[in-house]
Amino acid sequence: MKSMETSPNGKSLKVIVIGDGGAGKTSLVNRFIHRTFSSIYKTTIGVDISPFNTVTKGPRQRAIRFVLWDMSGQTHFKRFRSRFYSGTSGAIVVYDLTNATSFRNVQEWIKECQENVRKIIPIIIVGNKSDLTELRVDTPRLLEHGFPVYYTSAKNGDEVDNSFMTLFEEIVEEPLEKGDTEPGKTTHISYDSS
Ligand SMILES: Nc1nc2c(ncn2[C@@H]2O[C@H](COP(=O)(O)OP(=O)(O)OP(=O)(O)O)[C@@H](O)[C@H]2O)c(=O)[nH]1
Ligand SMILES: [Mg+2]
Repeated sequence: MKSMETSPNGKSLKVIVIGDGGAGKTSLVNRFIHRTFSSIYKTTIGVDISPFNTVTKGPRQRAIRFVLWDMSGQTHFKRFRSRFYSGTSGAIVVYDLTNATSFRNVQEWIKECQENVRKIIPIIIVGNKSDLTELRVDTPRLLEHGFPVYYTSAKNGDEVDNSFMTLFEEIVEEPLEKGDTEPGKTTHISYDSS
């Protein structure tokens, strides 16, 4: 088995998944890592942390470990969230294509992220639930932010791998192989536990 001790500086690379409650952050992570989907909504209390191992393409395969931090989007967790941003290498800001408020809040999420991370990191914006075409609300493209926008469906998997892997590649600046990686166990941290 290939060693997976990690990435450029020997540490894991932290990627946060943020956005309004119900936008589909947990569903996207579950689709990306476990290839599963559930229509039952179980809000995240605190943060779920899932490792994801991958390797760079090319002759010299370098093992990289990303750790996805799936944060609760619920507003009552806002005051606890700031401490979870430190050491972040990249961010996925998720909104719900059927919910205009979640789209409007993308700006707030980017601001919260940038204020707390305090360095320039790659960010992507993900409009999720693209399968719900009938319910989709009209939202202008977010070009003014200058961040790439993807339209995903955690339900049918559309654009999920592509959006996540593109962000990961932007972080390490090398093409990556999704391949037969084995996900590690998800760890849960409650916001008010410390
Ligand atoms: N149709 C459809 N439903 C989705 C999709 N993604 C998520 N959902 C549903 O939306 C609801 C909320 O999804 P979650 O992934 O729990 O949302 P979250 O962003 O993690 O929410 P919090 O943990 O509360 O911040 C669940 O009922 C999911 O099944 C999608 O792509 N398509
Ligand atoms: Mg969640």
